Amino acid sequence: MPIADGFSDTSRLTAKGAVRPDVRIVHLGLGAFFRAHGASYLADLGGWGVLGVSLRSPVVRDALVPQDCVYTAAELTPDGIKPRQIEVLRDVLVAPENPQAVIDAIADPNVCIVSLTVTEKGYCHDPASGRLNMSHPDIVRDLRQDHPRSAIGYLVRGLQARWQAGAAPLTIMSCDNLPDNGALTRRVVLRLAQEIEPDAVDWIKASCTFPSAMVDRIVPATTSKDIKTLNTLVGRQDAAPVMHEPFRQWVIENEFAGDRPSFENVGVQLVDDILPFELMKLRMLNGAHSALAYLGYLSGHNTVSEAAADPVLATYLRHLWRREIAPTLIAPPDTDLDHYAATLLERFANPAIQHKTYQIAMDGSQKLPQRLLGTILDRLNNGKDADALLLGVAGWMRFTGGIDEAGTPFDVQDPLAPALRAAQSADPATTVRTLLAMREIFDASCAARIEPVLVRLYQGLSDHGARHMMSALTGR
Ligand code: CS2
Repeated sequence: MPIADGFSDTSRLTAKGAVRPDVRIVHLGLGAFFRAHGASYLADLGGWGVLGVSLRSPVVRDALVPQDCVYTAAELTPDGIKPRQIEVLRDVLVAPENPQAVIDAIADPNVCIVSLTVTEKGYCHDPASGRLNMSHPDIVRDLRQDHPRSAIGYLVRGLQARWQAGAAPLTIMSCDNLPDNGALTRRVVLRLAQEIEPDAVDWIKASCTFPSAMVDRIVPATTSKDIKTLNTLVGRQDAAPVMHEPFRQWVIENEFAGDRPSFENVGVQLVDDILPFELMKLRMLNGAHSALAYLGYLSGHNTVSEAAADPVLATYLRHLWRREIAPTLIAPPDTDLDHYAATLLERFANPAIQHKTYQIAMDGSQKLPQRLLGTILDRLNNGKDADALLLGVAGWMRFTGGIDEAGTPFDVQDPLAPALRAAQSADPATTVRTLLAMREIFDASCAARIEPVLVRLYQGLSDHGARHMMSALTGR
């Protein structure tokens, strides 16, 4: 395969290295989530080709390109597997192999949307404040070199090239689980652009839009065992299938700079006010997911469905949703929060999905603020307790110790892992206090208010375990 120029198949290139004319969307971060979510809507629609960009590793490209970028998306239902072929990807670039090709693709006049699923840590921001972290190693590097490493660096260099070429406006659409993800993306892009190409800042502000989006579909990591099972089922070799639940939802703020797919024809909701959707999803689904991941993992549950089948954990979840999270929300139009919670429990309990608690527990430092801490603050500001939510935070604190309740050690995967390790102490109150002092995660006023309850809950988790603490809280 000729890969020296970063394009695995040069016939896919048109003159001067421009992307194929049917590529209208560039997607950064080609993990399983986009391939199972956004790509499934675009496949329903047809006609909108996507150029995928892997920002780090060639693994996805190496699997997809030899099979013409066509792959199976397998819907996992309690009654069986429903496979479907997805044919929206036109090519895959591996950014470090040819950074210029990625910049050129973003600047290409045919391209009207750049979307991203680069996970929370991919925005190189400070999770507590939402601002670009100027001392992030990738940002420090992107400021020194023309060829970037971070997704934000690629966006800025791509926008710079687009501006220099006098090309049309661009829609930049974050599809990650972050609150107000459009505004966040805009903020970090403008901040970096201010350093790299200040003259382009006004053009970006005036011509590019950054709609926020709420994305939802449970997509567990595909294992090699899954690949074998699936290949046997469909009767052909597919090196890059994805697996997902039946449910999907995509709500996008209706702020497009130029052309866009007729999303509304395939069930995507285009709305003026996205906040209620985002908060509902981040707090109810992702907040509960994270709490369940920490408390479940510590108490020996490997998957979400196994944890949700444990009556103690299921009761805790219902309590969390009804008593603590739902009262902080404004229900989006045509949505009943009790019904939403009941559906979530069914989705979590889907036995066909092996969604690892460990997978969700990763990168907790980047997830906690929008999933649990904002809800906790809202409750405290309204004079309400938040013990079930705080038990989730205490679970995360215990998890950062890297030993489960059976005494088995595990690896804590988090961009702040060294600091989390350094916070561990034999004295529980010291551990809690040191973790709370991490300003990237907790702001000072929030930390001071939650410390006493957290010390009690953390101590309780150490002495009695997660199941006991959940039972004590809910009376079950
Ligand atoms: C999960 C999410 O891994 C995680 O942190 O909470 O990926 C979750 O499955 C999706 O947001 C569901 O839409």
